[in-house]
Amino acid sequence: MARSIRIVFLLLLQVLLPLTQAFQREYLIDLNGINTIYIDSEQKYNWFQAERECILRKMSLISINSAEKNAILDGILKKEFQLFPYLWIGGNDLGSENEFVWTASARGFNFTNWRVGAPDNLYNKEHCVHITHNRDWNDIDCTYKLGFICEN
Ligand SMILES: [Ca+2]
Repeated sequence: MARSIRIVFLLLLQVLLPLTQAFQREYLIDLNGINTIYIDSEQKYNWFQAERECILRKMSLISINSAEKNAILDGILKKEFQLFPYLWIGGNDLGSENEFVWTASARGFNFTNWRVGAPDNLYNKEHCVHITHNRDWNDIDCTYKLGFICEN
């Protein structure tokens, strides 16, 4: 009996370990031959912590400032994830309500990929931008715990 329990346990471990790895992975990926991106999909960083994680890697939360760059990133996310995690990007309007900028450059948006109805600054508390499960953008409370994408 004890032996069969051990076998079941080992079998479960073989199934569950790859699953947890699939949901908690970190990626360092060449974006376009110029920029490297780093993705941590674990849902445990607020926007400020995410930016600090990027700075520790001599990076910053990603600026998605062109349709071309968005398309490349979109291709990577489709390839790497079956279920798209919420991921912080560098967009924020912490400085001035509804004037969104990229944190790396402090420049305003000249390309956007907002989901329908965003940005809506729900409850007047949404000043940081993340990629949604549909891979478009939403403004959300900066203190929520999400994954993130850095770039250098
Ligand atoms: Ca929102």
